[in-house]
Amino acid sequence: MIFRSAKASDPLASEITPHSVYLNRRQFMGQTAALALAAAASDASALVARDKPADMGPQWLREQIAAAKSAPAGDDAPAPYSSITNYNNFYEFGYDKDDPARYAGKMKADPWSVRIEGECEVKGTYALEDLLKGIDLEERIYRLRCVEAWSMVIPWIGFSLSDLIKRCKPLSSAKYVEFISLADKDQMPGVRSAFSTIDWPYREGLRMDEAMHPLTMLAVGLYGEVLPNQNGAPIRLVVPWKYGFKSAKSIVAIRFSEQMPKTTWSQIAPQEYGFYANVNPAVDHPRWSQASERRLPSGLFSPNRIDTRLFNGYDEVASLYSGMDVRRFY
Ligand SMILES: Nc1nc2c(c(=O)[nH]1)N[C@H]1C(S)=C(S)[C@@H](COP(=O)(O)O)O[C@H]1N2
Ligand SMILES: [Mo]
Repeated sequence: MIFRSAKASDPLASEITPHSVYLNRRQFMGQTAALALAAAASDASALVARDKPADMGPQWLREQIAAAKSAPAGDDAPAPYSSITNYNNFYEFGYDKDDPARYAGKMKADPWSVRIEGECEVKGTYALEDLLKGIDLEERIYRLRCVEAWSMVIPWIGFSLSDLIKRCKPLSSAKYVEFISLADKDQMPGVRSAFSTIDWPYREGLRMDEAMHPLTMLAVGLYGEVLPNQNGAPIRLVVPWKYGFKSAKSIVAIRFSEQMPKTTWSQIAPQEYGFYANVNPAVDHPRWSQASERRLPSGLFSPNRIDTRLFNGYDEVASLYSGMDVRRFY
């Protein structure tokens, strides 16, 4: 079945499954999943309570997360837990929105270690527990805007990436930070797949000043619990003013470099996905408009379409790009 959106100006379902021309995937599945999800989310608070597992992750991490400072209630109401954990992009587990929820559960997120490498004084492989020692976690409610023109409000638990970067003592030659995700054929059907056109591992990167910005965070939790695997357990990046693909999941290495790192989507389709990927309603994707977005949960009869804001509404990052042509450096 093909759903046409309510307004003629709205993108067709086929247009909001973006990465699709490059990927061998069934069309319209994302949209179908979104509709099912919207129907299921009609009683959001009840679902949050019922679906949230209480015993994920190692004890030490659960305790550290339980001690996190809560975010003040903001204007944005978080999406239900069930939406955030059943409508995902995590191509290592498949191309459909429900593949990560279906297949990521078996991924072993504990024990976990992260390699710190490149242009920094403090290098090495660190157990997650050591990496997080002495770090105060806090809740942050951020909007996540996917390049596919949908968005969600997510209550993360984590800390500023800058806290970790300072501990690594980057050299003055470190101009960029690269993030590398786990790519394990044994645990990830998308990495195993012969049809995959992605050159694994998934890689992302930030300019040093973007990485040091107080909004940029590493998340280890969601809705007061340990991060579920489908959302990038045990540790993932969250850069709320950039399209979601910048926020690399299940990070196994952080590398400081002098050169701009090659990133997964800008390698696959450089004319469609840039290194910067700042949310910008005035710079359309070549195949669809970025002027508005579908705020999830949404449904056929309540599309919940809202205007997209520059930098996803996080105006405080504007100074990072003063003097830069954001149309050219998209
Ligand atoms: N390793 C990895 N990280 C990833 C992706 C991915 O496929 N693999 N997808 C990205 C995209 S396109 C988005 S929109 C967000 C989705 O995060 P969420 O599923 O937690 O909402 O993760 C990003 N991080
Ligand atoms: Mo995305």
